[in-house]
Amino acid sequence: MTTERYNAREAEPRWQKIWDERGIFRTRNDDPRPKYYVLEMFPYPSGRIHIGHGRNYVMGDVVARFKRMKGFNVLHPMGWDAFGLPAENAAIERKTHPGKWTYENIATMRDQLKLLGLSLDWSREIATCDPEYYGEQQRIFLEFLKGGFVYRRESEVNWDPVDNTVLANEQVIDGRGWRSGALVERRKLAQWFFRITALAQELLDGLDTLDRWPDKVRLMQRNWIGRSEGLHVRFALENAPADLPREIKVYTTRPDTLFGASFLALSPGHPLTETLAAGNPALAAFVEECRRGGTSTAEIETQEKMGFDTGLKVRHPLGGPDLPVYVANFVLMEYGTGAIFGCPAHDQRDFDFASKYGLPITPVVLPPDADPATFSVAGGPYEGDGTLYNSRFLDGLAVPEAKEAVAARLENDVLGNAPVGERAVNFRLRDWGISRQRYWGCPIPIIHCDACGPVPVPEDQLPVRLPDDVTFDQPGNPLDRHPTWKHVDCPQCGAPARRETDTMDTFVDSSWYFARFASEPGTTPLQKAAADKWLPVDQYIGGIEHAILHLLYSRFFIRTLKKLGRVSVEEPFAGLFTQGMIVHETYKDAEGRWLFPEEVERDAEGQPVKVGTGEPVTIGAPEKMSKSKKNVVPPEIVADTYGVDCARWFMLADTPPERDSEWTSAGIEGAWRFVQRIWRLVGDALALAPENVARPADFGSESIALRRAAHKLAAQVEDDVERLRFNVAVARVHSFANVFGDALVAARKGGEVPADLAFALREAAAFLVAVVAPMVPHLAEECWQVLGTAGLAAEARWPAVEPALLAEDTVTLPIQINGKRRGEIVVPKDAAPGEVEKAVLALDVVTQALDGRAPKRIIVVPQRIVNVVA
Ligand code: ANZ
Ligand code: ZN
Repeated sequence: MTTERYNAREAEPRWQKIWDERGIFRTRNDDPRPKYYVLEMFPYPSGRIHIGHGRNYVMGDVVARFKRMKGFNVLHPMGWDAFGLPAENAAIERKTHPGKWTYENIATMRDQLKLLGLSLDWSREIATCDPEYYGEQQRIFLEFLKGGFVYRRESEVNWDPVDNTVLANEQVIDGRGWRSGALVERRKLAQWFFRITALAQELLDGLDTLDRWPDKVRLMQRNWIGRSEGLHVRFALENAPADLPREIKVYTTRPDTLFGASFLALSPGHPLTETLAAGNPALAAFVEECRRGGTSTAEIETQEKMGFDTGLKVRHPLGGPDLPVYVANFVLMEYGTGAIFGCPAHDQRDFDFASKYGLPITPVVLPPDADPATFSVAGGPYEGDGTLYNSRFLDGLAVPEAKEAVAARLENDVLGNAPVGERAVNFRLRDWGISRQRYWGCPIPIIHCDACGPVPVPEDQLPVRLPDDVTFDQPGNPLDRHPTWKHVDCPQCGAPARRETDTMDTFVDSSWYFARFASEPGTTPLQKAAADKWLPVDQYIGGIEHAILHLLYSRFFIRTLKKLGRVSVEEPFAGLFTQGMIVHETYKDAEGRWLFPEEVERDAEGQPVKVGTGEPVTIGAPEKMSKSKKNVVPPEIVADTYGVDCARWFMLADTPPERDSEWTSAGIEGAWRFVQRIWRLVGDALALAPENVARPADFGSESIALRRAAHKLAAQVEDDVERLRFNVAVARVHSFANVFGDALVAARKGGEVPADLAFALREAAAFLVAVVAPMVPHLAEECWQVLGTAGLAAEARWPAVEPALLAEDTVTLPIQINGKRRGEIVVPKDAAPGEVEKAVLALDVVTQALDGRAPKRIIVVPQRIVNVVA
């Protein structure tokens, strides 16, 4: 009794057009239903998307469609993180304009996303390179400045001495400029910073409120913020000339190891280093050498340890021997006090340093169970816990006790007129440098005047637009060499002045876009009422690669906007989900060149060969889909061959959503077969029960079994989708399909289909369609139509589950109305009489018999019978 095959290729565009024409995914802010905001991290318009990009959008779409069915006013928008370096690189390579390249990519990718059938409100689409968007960002920048959250200071950048240009970290490859190949240097430049460190403790504490974030991400943020408790210790300089300071202050988290100290080290950027270098050419040359190499932390941490002995000595604060003072390249100026004491026996960096420069290595912490007579750190430092030894008054104390003992002692010792030691809290988190010496970004709205200094661009002159007429034929920032753009008069004194030519880090663009989506199209960005209505985002979905910076910056932005009275919420994302990637095997031809999957086929022996030539092909292990390895599948091919519903189903099935999932032809074919199966099940049900039947009073055991399975399916899938366990939901649909299929076979064998079974079959079909509608929305519409249900599946409500059908232990109670048996009801065995009464009164047979009147009496005999006296 099979119907025709479901033709996805024909049906999918048809339904997309209908959704679009009816505007059913447009969201209105005045809609009174409860709000639900689901958002996937917006894409960078890099060119084309492949199916690997689609997984998080599909997951978000399932949530959006499901929440609509549950009666929420859903906001599910899309936009483009459109500024950034790749557009400038493309401009250089292709002799085009970054804006043109970006908007062309947006057009392509928008069509590709539409192909996936996503229920997005495209009327709220934004691109961060739109002057309306970045103009508001400039306004926010100036408000941050006024509020004290922005400041300017000198900071180091990567400098390419051949191209005479600043390089981004990703343009420094093995310490060299990506284009010139020159050894990169560090240069100081005045730059703008967001004062994120002012919120360090708040951002840390806020993590405790984010109970719908993965623990892993919260931990990564916690480590990044890096709160540590330690001690500032002031060391007196012994033999310092009169023009030098009397002391050096260090920050340590291990004051317990003070008796193992063998040197002090200053950062090359420490003020004392600078003073010393001014009179010491050898030291000045050493400092210069330390500046070589990129500015990224990874680069600094992997550099070989280098030191310079200043000849100075400090007194040990607890009476140990005097210590030499070095300048060392691994001491960062931006952390603690820019100076440390080194304990080589218990710290790897200090160990490397001491080994290189022949400094003493004295262990002072004995590991549990170690023998002090034989314990040695010759092979490397011991960084764990233990008991103090070789440490005078600390001997025998455990590490935490020794820390406390040293802190207590040094707090009471005095040097000059201040205590030697002072407890201190430090954060790893650094202020956020946002200046980029690039064209394709949001201009920093500042004018530099020789007389007035940096002056904010007046409000009525915003946005500061990027000039279009720029060239990329020379290295460096096109804004800087533009003939006219930067020459303006000072807004304060009218004298000739210069625009800031730096643009903002693109992480700024993505730190508030989710708040922009809240306002309706055609309104000014970032409206308080709109942001307050929609924020926080209820479910945010994106890659784990953004677990730290993007999420932390967004959290900082929203907290700061709140302090400035722009929004009322504190945290931007109430729920966070980080999805796994889609991987695919890779292919190489005989010469080792990568091949696209569609360039590979199987020969007669089943061996992989190149299409057309028959050359042998080597198959490599599955890897993250990426353009460079060509192991990508374009959504168009999937849509044309199987339909996007199959792709959606496949992306949700099999693998837990947080894990990587492998795209295979076997997998997508399996999805195709199942999509067809759903279509057939619905068709078969219709053939057996062609007419819509009223809910009968009595159900036979087959009908009850089927109804229980259908209601259970709806309840369980609801729970699964709420928890984003899409693969589990898919598995439940599969097992329900088996139950349903068996019921259909039995019904067909049974001859004439009784009314109760007809009802149950149609109900099962409708439940099945509704339950899969968020996942395979096009198929659902087609089924909805053949079932003759009014409206669109996309606007349908989630099936109303009868709790009685879910109960594992149920009884069927006959219902008598005025003494005559009129039907029956399935209720939990232990249902309270009140519940049973309520359920009975809701039955059609009963309401019809009562005809709007209240019943005179209802007598519930638990587990036996219900009597209604009308
Ligand atoms: C002595 C010591 C002995 C240290 C020992 C560690 C182990 P966290 O926990 O990340 O806060 N340090 C302090 N300032 C530094 C700087 N500007 N650049 C590089 N290193 C710096 O790290 C604190 C520890 O890092 C401090 O404790 C200090 O070394 C070092 F067995 O002091 B310790
Ligand atoms: Zn001025």
